[in-house]
Parts: sequence; structure tokens; C-alpha cells
Amino acid sequence: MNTDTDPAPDTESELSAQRCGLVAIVGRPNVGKSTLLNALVGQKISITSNKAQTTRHRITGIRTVGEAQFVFVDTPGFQDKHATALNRTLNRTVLSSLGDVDVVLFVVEAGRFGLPDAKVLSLLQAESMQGKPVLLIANKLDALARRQDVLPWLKQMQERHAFAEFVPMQATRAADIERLLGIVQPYLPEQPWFYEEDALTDRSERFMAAEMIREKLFRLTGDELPYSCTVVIDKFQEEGALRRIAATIVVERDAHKGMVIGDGGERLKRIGSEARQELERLWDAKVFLELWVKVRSGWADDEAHLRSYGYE
Ligand SMILES: Nc1nc2c(ncn2[C@@H]2O[C@H](COP(=O)(O)OP(=O)(O)OP(=O)(O)O)[C@@H](O)[C@H]2O)c(=O)[nH]1
Ligand SMILES: [Mg+2]
Repeated sequence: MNTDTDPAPDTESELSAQRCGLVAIVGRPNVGKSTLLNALVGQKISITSNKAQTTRHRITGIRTVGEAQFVFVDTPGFQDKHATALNRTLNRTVLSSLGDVDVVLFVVEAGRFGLPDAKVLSLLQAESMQGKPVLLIANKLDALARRQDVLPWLKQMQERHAFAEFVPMQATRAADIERLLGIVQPYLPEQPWFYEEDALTDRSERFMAAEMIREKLFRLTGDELPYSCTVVIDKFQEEGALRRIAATIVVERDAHKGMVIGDGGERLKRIGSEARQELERLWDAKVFLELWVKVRSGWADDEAHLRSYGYE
């Protein structure tokens, strides 16, 4: 072969070959997985909060750049502290999300690696995961007091696992997100896209409505409450550019009901109005949202109830 000439051009079809792959985002609770997903997709698809265990479902977020289609899969923070039915279900969701992925983004906080992180890493080292590239995403770099500490820490991480890439970054920084997309792209297999070019998620509008309400519950109520709440959509009607939604917030105890409603209904009103604004932004449509609160004790520890509330 004559190596003096320009590199042999690939055929037309090879040059424009589509890439598409599933990219799982996993890690312990609260490391910033959903924040990362939203930034990668460029739209708020997955709810976030400063409380652990915000995400309770497998959320797909899609981003197409040039010939590459990234299908990101956000997962609940894997945790082992409380063995409730809800937690077992959440962990199952993480495990089943890993099966058919092409790449894994293992998210930790830069400079930190504790037992909960190690538990997640051990899942990634299972036999069934052999050969799948795992990228170490060292997130919240901005929160690290001494930036120079990250290098020795990365060296230690190198010894823990044969990570395919090491990416110290900040999920809330646009330049880091662009860089990460570039790093992940070569790991996507060459194959036709799974979704339309402008697709954002495979989740329904009904589902997104319940999630946005749950986010406001997480953000606007005290520490214990979010874990004992779930949201059920009772009515979802589309009338032209208008969505009429009625939803019930299900809580464990009477006292919780009071906390959700607040003085003179103030808090419930705020939850409703913030969720409504979020949905109007997402859909670019007008939304009427009606909220109710209902007590059903033990819902979080009842597998049958969990299924009826949409937990897989
Ligand atoms: N300083 C800083 N905070 C971040 C960064 N990324 C995420 N956060 C914050 O970390 C908190 C948790 O973010 P989430 O995205 O909800 O975390 P998660 O890993 O999805 O959490 P679970 O769904 O509960 O497992 C939120 O308060 C985010 O604003 C970052 O790069 N820097
Ligand atoms: Mg999350």
C-alpha cells in the first residue's frame, strides 16, 4: 500500500455511518446523575433535588449530535441502607438498566469514594458486565476545596478498576458537558438511530407530569416527607394546546398530609404552581393542574401498591 498519498478516504456510507448506543448513568444517591442527564440532553427530563433518592425510575434522555445518537439512561441512586420494598424495587431498576447498555458512566463526587460508591462499582464488576467500558465521572469538581487533590485521588481510582476514561468535571458547566459528549461518542456502536433526531425521551407526558410534581414535593417540603410520598395522575386530557391534569399526592400518614397542604393550603398551592410552570416550559403549552392529597399508609412497603403506582 502506498502510504505517501492522502489517507484513503472512507467510502461515502462509512463516513456518514450513524452511531447509536445506550449510555447508563449510575452511582450512589445524590452524586448528580440526573443533573448530568439533563445537561447532556439539554432539557430537563429527570427531576433533581439536594435530597438523596430523588430519582425512582429509569429515565431515558436522548441527544442527537451530527451522526451520533446518545440514549442516556438515568437510574435511581443505588443504596443499601433500608430494605423497604421501594428500595428493593429501586435497586432492581438499576440492575436491569445495566444489562443491555454499551457504555456506563459511573458517577462519583470528585475526591470522594466511600462504601456506597464501592457497592455500585462492584455491580459494574459482575461477570455479565465484562467488556463493557466504564467511564469514571468525577463530578462536582467545583465543590472540591483543593483542586490539586484530584490527581492523587484519580491515581487511587485507577487501582480500583480498569476505567476506560477518567473525567473530572462539573455537571453544571456547559464546556464540561460538551467535552464529555466527545469522550463518549467513540464508544457508541455504528448502527442506525433508535429514535427520531429531535426525540428527547421515551417517557410519556403523563409520567413527566407526575415526576415534576414529585420534584416540587422533594424541594418544597422538609427532610423526611419526600420518602413517604408518591404521585398518581388521575386525569390527563389534551385539548389543543391545553393539558388538563388532575393528580393525587399519596402520603403515609395524616400528619404528612398536613405538611403537604401547609398553612391555609399555601404549600400545596406552591407545589402546584411550580410544577405547572415546569410542565408549561417542557411542552410549550398551557397547563391546568389540579392537586389532591390522600393518605394511604404503608404504600412504600407494599409491592402490589408499588406496581400500581408505576414502579417497575
Ligand atoms: N456543586 C455542584 N453540585 C452539583 C453538581 N451536579 C449536581 N449537583 C447538585 O447535587 C444535588 C443532587 O443532584 P441530582 O442530580 O438530583 O443527584 P442524583 O445522583 O440524580 O440523585 P438521586 O436521584 O437521588 O440518586 C443537587 O442539589 C444538584 O444541584 C455539580 O457539578 N456541582
Ligand atoms: Mg437522580
